[in-house]
Amino acid sequence: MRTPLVAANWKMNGSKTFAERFFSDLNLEALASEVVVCPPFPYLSLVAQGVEDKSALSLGAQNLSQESSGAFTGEVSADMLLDWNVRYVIVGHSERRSLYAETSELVAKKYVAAQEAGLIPILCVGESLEEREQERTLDVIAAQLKAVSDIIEGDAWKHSVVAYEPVWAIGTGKTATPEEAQSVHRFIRAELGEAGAEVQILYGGSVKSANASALFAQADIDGALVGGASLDAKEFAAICRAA
Ligand code: G2H
Repeated sequence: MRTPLVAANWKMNGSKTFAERFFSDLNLEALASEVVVCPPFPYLSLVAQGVEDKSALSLGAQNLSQESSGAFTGEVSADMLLDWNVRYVIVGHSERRSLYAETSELVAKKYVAAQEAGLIPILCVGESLEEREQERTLDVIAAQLKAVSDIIEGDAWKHSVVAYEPVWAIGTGKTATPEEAQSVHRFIRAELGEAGAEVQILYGGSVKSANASALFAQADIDGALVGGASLDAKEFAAICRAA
């Protein structure tokens, strides 16, 4: 039995005031799902405070370095995230892949760096609109997963979360239908082999309270990675309640 998980990805949004207000507005009473909040780095400490106050919440980061320390200006290591009681870290978000040229090989190294330090990576995979139209969705996702499989050992997949985020559905208001998403989630679970039954596979891409229940009703959709809608505490709580 997999626990439903809903993660907020604030991306490069928010402020000190926003973070404080978010937690005073967030009502997660009687929640069955696990909730993660991933703010920008400067607000980790503020959100850590909010997380301490709410037992169902965990702290997440949006990125990390594949390196452990040294002359890497602007980078943040896994151990630094642990210092802030971060538990989860997003790796391979499509915005990192497309805007910051992160290759699947680099993403795999970040995944390993996170796991070796004791963080739980949330590995994002997904196809572009062009790739979907060329019917290459499953090939693209298989290759993104294989880059990680190639360098991990043993049961490493079991200690991670995978997020399926079709690039064409991110921040566009378009969502994959629950059936479209389910068929890719089922494929991902099969690709994970023995670990597949245990790994939480989240859906991401314009998730909101209005479409969350239908997505979560699918057998292989275990929760969501929520961007835009996670900036409104009431809307985000409604999504968490649907999981
Ligand atoms: C996908 C998602 C969160 P949004 O990027 O990772 O964002 O919900 O705004 O589409």
